[in-house]
Amino acid sequence: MSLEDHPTVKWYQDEVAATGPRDRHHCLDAQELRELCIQAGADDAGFVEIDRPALADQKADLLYLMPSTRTIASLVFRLNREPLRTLAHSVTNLEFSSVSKQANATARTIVSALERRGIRCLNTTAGFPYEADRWLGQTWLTCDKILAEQAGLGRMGWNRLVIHPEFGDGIMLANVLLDAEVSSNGAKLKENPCLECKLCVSVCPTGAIAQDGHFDFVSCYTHNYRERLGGFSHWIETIVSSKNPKEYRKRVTDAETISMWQNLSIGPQTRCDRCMAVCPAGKEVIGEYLSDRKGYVQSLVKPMKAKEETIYAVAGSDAEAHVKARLSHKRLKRVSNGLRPSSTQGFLRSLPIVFQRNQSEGLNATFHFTFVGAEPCKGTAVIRDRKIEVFPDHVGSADLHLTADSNTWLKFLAKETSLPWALITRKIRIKGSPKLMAAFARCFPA
Ligand code: B12
Ligand code: SF4
Ligand code: SF4
Repeated sequence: MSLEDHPTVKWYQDEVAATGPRDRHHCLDAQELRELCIQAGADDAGFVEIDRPALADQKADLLYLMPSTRTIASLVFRLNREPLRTLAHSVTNLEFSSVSKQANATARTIVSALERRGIRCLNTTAGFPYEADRWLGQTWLTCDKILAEQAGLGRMGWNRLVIHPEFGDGIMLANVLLDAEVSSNGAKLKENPCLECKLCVSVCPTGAIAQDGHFDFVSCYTHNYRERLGGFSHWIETIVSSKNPKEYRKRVTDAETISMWQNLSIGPQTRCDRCMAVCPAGKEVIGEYLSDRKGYVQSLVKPMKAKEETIYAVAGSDAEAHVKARLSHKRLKRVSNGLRPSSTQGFLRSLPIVFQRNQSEGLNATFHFTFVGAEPCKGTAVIRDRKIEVFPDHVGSADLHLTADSNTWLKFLAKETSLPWALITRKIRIKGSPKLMAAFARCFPA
């Protein structure tokens, strides 16, 4: 049978003859599209065109997801407040997983509805799964907070979460990518709903949110993601490196094993969302705070701070120092964060993420790296005034120059080979003071 005689082809040709060729250049009415999103289950929705300069960093990933993307619909899903505030974290986890399921189902419903109208579109993932093969790089393909801000749905507060002017920061985000223009896109809100009350700073058990606005990703991640990602890898390695059940039980409590089981059977769980739970910003929440500020802190913030619980931190990290100095009633457990670079480029990229600024106190130096062998590359790390900058080549003059065989360096980072042995065999060579090398290592506890 020739293609022209195929029944579906004939049907299509008849359709085109009756209604004209299919138009792929859609322009959707913003109001109508927003109503569709809300009817499908979103609490709010806004739109942003892909060419917005603020999206330049993520444009390649958006086009990787769907090459014909022209607009992104950002969707907001409200979390119920008391389940977020309770000290019983199982309830909070249930709330997060319920809302993330709702977000994914809603985004999928929107895609189904628009696809039937001949519009190409794609729902991204609200939370996990992300692209695991990109690990240790950026596994997620959309920066949801930036998209929501640009769509005019809220602004990031001191706690780095998007605060919706009505619902506050107790929201989750999802997106639908559209091969269509929208009649009216959103714009970043002029006013930030954040009250700068710093309750998020005071409640954070890992010290990740600092008084000066600095955010330490790795402190939050190591504790919060104990059962996820690198925390999970560390647990697996603890199992395989334990000689017998007795040794395993010494290293992992029964409660922690049960928690891992919950995480594996129910879906990803977190250990903390307190910076979100205590935030009084947004019209739905602010009244409760303004009418009795002292009472608000007493009833909400104090119990969270007082709770006896385990806080996970890397030995020698800023989080460990924070817990020891301020939260001595909490149990501190030293763990590995599992952030182990698998390439020399990945090593350089990971430096700003794992940098512990308080451990760098007093260190002002430039470090040059030259990797040779399987993965040759150069890089510079400048540490100055508790800040780090990383460059992809040699920049400035080095206080310390490290030359290393790339495979040996990665094995050293993975604790599979010792530094003295690598120095003796000249697989790693250092030009500069060994003290500087030690000071550098202190900034990146793993
Ligand atoms: C990575 C991530 C984290 C990291 C970093 C958090 C952060 N502030 O960026 C960690 C593990 C710490 C984390 C924790 C939490 N998260 Co989170 N997280 C994300 C994710 C996947 C990307 C965020 C992002 O793009 N940040 C980039 C920008 C905005 O920050 P940046 O300073 O420019 O970039 C830095 C990081 O990206 C980091 N980085 C880069 N590569 C890598 C690789 C690794 C392995 C790590 C750890 C970091 C890292 O370094 C960059 C430079 O400093 C988003 C989902 C998504 N797809 O967008 C959810 C998201 C931001 N998280 C969310 C939530 C709810 C949480 C938690 C409350 C935990 C929970 N219950 O899920 C806490 C809150 C912590 C906080 N105060 O921010 C919500 C926030 C909703 C809102 N109201 O804004 C989001 C949007 C998920 C969702 N779909 O709803 N999260
Ligand atoms: S808790 Fe206060 S400072 Fe922190 S984000 Fe909310 S309003 Fe801003
Ligand atoms: S989620 Fe918890 S640990 Fe992470 S920044 Fe917020 S309060 Fe701190």
